[in-house]
Amino acid sequence: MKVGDEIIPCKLRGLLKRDKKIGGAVFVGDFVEISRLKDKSGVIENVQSRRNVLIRPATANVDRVILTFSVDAPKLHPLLLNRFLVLAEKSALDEIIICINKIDLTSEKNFLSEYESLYKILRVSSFTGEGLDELRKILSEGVSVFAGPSGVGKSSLLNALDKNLKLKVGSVSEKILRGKHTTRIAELLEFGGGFLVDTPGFSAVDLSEANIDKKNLKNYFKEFAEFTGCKFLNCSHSHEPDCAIKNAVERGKILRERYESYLNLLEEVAPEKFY
Ligand SMILES: Nc1nc2c(ncn2[C@@H]2O[C@H](COP(=O)(O)OP(=O)(O)O)[C@@H](O)[C@H]2O)c(=O)[nH]1
Ligand SMILES: [Mg+2]
Ligand SMILES: [Zn+2]
Repeated sequence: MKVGDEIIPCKLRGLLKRDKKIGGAVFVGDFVEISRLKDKSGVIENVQSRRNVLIRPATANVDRVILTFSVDAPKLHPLLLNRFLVLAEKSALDEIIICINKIDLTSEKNFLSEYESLYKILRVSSFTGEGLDELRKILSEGVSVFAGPSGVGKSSLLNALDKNLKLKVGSVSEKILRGKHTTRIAELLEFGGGFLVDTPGFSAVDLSEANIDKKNLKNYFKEFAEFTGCKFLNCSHSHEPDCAIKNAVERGKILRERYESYLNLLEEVAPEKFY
């Protein structure tokens, strides 16, 4: 807990641990009210209502998420990209940015250009410094969370942005870390006038963990919204006839890769196949 320049170790008031509204925990990014004990430590008495919540890493009141992937090692897979995009859309964040790192590994200057009409794409390299100035500008205020699979270079990027951060880099050390500590704690790192949050290593997130169900999945593919007029009101855009989304895919108005990810994720959230 930080008050002014002071960092105060805090415990959570027992009552709050059972508080459904906050899910029984304080998240990175929460605004809280504390009382001080004689030993100078604090007790969190109240957690202010959250503007938004991201589940991995568990953070609240996030201004933007920088979904980070790499060109290669690990290679960018559309389904993984779209899974992260769905999770970010579900959290109703103001700003979702796709950041492609390790651009030094390709000569393709417009890597992922097919997503440009949907999201802001940054192409960077923590090795060569390419694209870092633009990223730095974006991060200069508010709380920015670096999310994405492990090994794509999130910690390396943060270190390249600010050499004082000295975050642990490399899949090997991260694996050791994961084996030894079960905690996956994220922390706010001061950067310019804002804060950055790195994501400790984890692999892909299951959509069921995020309470995404069959009915609302389509809402997280934002380009679907403009295509209306499906024959069935509650069309799942999968097997139904006269589907506006399928038509749009056929006409090249929706990226086929996005639609295929949608179908894959639909299968994941509704495996019973009653549709
Ligand atoms: N070629 C290349 N490799 C990078 C770049 N950034 C990070 N790496 C490497 O990618 C690996 C994973 O980096 P790390 O920062 O630990 O990834 P994280 O798990 O997302 O935090 C390390 O071996 C880094 O040296 C980059 O811009 N280009
Ligand atoms: Mg890392
Ligand atoms: Zn439809």
